[in-house]
Amino acid sequence: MRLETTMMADKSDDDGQTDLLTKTKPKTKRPPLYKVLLLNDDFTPMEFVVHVLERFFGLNHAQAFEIMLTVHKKGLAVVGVFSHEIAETKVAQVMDFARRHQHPLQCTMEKED
Ligand code: TYC
Repeated sequence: MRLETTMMADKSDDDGQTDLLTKTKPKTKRPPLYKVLLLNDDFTPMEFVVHVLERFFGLNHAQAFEIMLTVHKKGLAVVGVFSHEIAETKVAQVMDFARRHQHPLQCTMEKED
């Protein structure tokens, strides 16, 4: 074992120089997450919304019904949190499915703080 190793307790590096306080934080930033929101309207049938939540968000019937009711009563709800790409895909799937069935259901995404 090299002598320097036993000297590390004095905060000296093996170059014999005391470290300057210029160390940068290792950049391990996680990618931002996005909330997918479902909005209320007066026309989309409740059953259709429940079906959308089961089909595109993997919720069981009870969970889907509960979130649908929250949207109905409060005006909107977060239905899931995803990476940007997955959130975009969910929004597109919901919007496309709603339009194909001629319902005005709105689904959007928003960056999480
Ligand atoms: N408000 C609708 C109704 O009374 C139901 C509804 C719920 C619509 C949730 C949209 O995101 C929604 N038929």
